[in-house]
Amino acid sequence: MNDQSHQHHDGRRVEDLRLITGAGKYASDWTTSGQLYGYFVRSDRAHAEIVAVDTKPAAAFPGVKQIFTGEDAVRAGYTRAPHTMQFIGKNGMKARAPERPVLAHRKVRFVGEAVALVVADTPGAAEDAAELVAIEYRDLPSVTDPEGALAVDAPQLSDEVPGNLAWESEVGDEQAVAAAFARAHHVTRAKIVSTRVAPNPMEPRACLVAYDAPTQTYLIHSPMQGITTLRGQLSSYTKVPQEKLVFEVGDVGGGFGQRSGAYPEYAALMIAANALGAPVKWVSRRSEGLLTDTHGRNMIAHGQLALDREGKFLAMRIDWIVDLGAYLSPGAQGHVRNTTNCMTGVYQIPALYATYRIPITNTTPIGAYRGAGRPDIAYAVESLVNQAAAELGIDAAELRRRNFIPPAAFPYTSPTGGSYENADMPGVLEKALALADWKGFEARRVQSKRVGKLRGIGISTVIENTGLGNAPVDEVEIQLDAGGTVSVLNVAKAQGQGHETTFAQIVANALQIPLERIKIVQCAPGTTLRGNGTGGSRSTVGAGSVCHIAAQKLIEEGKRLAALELHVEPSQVDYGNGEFTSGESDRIVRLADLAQGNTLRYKAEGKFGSTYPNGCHIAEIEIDPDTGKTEVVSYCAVDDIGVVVNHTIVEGQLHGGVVQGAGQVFGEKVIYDAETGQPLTASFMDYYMPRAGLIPGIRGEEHPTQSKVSPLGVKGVGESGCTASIPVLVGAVHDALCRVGVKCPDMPLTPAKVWRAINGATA
Ligand code: MCN
Repeated sequence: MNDQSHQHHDGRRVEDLRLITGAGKYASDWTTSGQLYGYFVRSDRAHAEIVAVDTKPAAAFPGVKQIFTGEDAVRAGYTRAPHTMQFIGKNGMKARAPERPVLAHRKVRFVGEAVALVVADTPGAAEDAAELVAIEYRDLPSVTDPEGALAVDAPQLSDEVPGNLAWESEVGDEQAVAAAFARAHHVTRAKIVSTRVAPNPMEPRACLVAYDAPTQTYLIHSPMQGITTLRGQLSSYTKVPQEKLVFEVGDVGGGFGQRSGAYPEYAALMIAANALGAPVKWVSRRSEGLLTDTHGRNMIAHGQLALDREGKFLAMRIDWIVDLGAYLSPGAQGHVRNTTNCMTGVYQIPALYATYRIPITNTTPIGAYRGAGRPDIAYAVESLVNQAAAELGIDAAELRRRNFIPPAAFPYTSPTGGSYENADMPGVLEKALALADWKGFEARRVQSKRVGKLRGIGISTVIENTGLGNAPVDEVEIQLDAGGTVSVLNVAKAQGQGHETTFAQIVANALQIPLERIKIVQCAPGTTLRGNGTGGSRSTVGAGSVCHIAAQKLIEEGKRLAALELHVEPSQVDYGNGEFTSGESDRIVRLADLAQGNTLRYKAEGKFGSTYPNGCHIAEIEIDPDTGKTEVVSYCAVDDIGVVVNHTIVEGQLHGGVVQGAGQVFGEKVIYDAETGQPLTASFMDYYMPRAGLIPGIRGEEHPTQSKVSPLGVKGVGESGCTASIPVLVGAVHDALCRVGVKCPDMPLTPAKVWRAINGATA
């Protein structure tokens, strides 16, 4: 096996000293001379006509430079928000979306939408003056519930979106599924709701825009996950050519999908910087972020699973409602692509039929959020499988054994056209069962019962697609300078994933030189390299693999140059540990020798398909029936992510993902008031954030099957944790409650909800 960790790197992240000593440079750390400050006036209504915006009193406030409104946005032509829903739906249907001027014009569609931008000398002046902007609204009926939005009597939100239906499609074979259901021994039915959550990266959004009139170029500092998507979308929103949009970004404090695309605020700041001839800076408050950073999930699945007498799966049917909020956000497409790709999970399910409906609602737009559809489909399928096991009285692990795609069937094409590369699910399962002592559960349950606790066990076996991206290729430029430093340029941007370490390890490994000699350069200002951003757990498979290819290229080109020095043929040159040698010569040419006089630069590229990381997680929980509080008492994870570059980072990714999933399971949920459309969870007073201690001691093991898609043999890992943890934790609570005849409520499983479920049932 191609062991990427053979350099004996101790796993420590090279970026951490900078980040934990306060030397990181985040978006709001950028300042420039003469900069002005922006403050957005935001809608306090869910749905209303804008009758008038009076900016005069605010404009007279000391320090105010100018106030921009929807009129300015329309004048600039910044009205068509880019979205990625390019799929063709039912009967050739294309996605429909309302116009979205970068500052609302004539109408507001969710609480928090930017209506005006006040620009002043100081942040305080901008904020104080914003209070004086008087907006006259005419309220309209709103709808925030996605099922409600599709009801016949729902208020109609946009002429461009009849019936509030933005998109509709179907996949699979409806007739084959109907036939299978007709002869089924048992049908399991469930409504599975993956709740709406707010990602809340540690770094709030911020943006500083400077306009250079002579070159008509905008210099932009904002958080990002990579340059190509953000630049492309902002260009499409504003019609400013991509080469006139230059991003300079230092560190990014978390992204989770939410930082990948263009937000209207960035374009509004471009209008202001251009008009005022001065840089304009805006820093989002946390409460603004909760209202306007894209939310995640909110997918409702009505699922049915048909089984035969032996517990073999015959067919599955899912009716999806996918809420994407008031507009179609740039990250929307993933919710359909990723759920379709892995719709049958790790199981052989011969027939499948699914429908999708995407409504618009008066809510914050929803975008990609760690997993972007993968956790939602895994939650739906795993919930059906666990419920079927309980209904039929079959052990949940045994039901899985009967239905796994056998290792010999790979590469496996799923009924929805997903092409799974390889996996050893039986191996993963048995390893996890042993690690978690599955068989010993009953004894532990009895033990818990003795001290008055309800104990439950949950299991999930999941697979997801990682790697494939929208960019035509992933490109990496490798540079070698006279000092022997190797710089590696790419267009993905880490937001915490540690690429400065892992990409450097990949190159150091290939070149057999110390890690300290490698410098990873992410998204250099003005870069024209092509490639995907960091998302979809694709960076290692994509850019990481190309780092390896680029290093190989440097060796090959180096051999050609060294041959001249050594007076031999390139084929007679050997390379190892940073040195070129030849059996025909006593001389040694070091890497640095090649770059005397001239930095060497080579470009490499690659295009890779999807890889399919998979795993089995098993969790045990204890519920205190007196308080309803759930404690996770055991969490085991066995994952196949192919070859591992950095075990420490991978473990961290897994822990982060698992706890992020646990946040959704036990507390996180964005709630809107049904009557008024007001968000009720718009600050950390009301919105639950998970803490590391939520799941103490995750025990993990690796079970790699090497990927052939990537030359490194790697599969992605960034999202695996939350894909597996949501079904396993809900499953464990479900199990504990079901044993005492209590129906498990929907997420989030807060103490109050669980207590009510228990006491309601026993009352
Ligand atoms: N890795 C490895 N060996 C492998 C696979 C990955 O050592 N076989 C390492 C990688 O080299 C990288 C890290 O693990 O340092 C994650 O790699 P990968 O799975 O390729 O995912 P990406 O780098 O593309 O990161 C994206 C992924 C996603 S989609 C979300 S959302 C997410 C996540 O990563 N957001 C995060 N992890 C996050 N971690 C932090 N700290 N902050 C976020 O916002």
